[in-house]
Amino acid sequence: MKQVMYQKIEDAVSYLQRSERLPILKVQTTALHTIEEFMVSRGFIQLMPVITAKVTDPLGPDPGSSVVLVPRIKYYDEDLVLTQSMILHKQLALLSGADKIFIMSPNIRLENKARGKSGKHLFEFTQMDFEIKNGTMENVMALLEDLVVEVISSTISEREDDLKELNRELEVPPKPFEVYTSHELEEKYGKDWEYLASLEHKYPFWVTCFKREFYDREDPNNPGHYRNYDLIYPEGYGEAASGAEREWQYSKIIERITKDNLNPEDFKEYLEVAKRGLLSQSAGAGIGIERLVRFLTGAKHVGDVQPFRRVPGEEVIL
Ligand code: ASN
Repeated sequence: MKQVMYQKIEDAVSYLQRSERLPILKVQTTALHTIEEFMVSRGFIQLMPVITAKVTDPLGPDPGSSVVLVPRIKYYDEDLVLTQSMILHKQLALLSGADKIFIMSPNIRLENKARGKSGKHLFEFTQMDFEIKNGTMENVMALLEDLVVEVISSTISEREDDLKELNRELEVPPKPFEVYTSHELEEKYGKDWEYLASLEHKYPFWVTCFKREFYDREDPNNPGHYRNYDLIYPEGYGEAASGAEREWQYSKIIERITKDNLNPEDFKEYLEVAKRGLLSQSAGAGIGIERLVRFLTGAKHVGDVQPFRRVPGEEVIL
């Protein structure tokens, strides 16, 4: 038993000491620095993340989610959940008077073990999550295109040696990125469209219109269609970012929560704010940092960019 433990520590230490560790961390440093500078230059106000709350993103029904358990803690008499995403708090935070906000937000998503093999799932990761009051999907998509181009450009110029060491060639993608609907891609590639379409593309592209969580706005001019979007990396790396225009009217939110078979009681405090008419029309998105770093460095698995791996189905050692 002691021997097994000893071996595990040895493995975790040599994993930390891998030759690609430092070049990956250097690329990540450039990416994080570029993102913060970019968001601040575009007038965004930075918030600190919320990690405990009464309510969090239900993450469903979303075909992209496979969480087996919502992470809960008891603190004295309070039942709290750990953040799966800050979407509901992003909407609430617009009450501060800031019109554009962003957060480096750690998320816990206890995904099914099988997801460990997807190459892109972690049970603990960070997304750069942002929201724009009175924003539209067009605003958000244009912003994210500029951001991705900026991050790729700064990585190429600041981290040439590290990219060489990692054997990774990056190219700045031309704007605007291509846009597809999820329906047309599913028709062309079948259920596994994300991976297959990603493999066939040389540059990042957009996919719009997904039936998913209640907070993503249904198109008022085209019911049954949604004002949401995912950004997909090329070369098989898959989903980069995901976002939407939001539902903000109480009656519509209740209608969507009920349709999703969620319990309105679980969202009581959030709904009280919505009922008072205090939520604003907004749009936003979140871009996963580890997935971005995986793409920039060409890592095989998103877990490989984490010095302390948090991959579904893998034991946590350090
Ligand atoms: N960040 C996403 C959004 O803004 C939500 C999520 O991560 N589930 O829509």
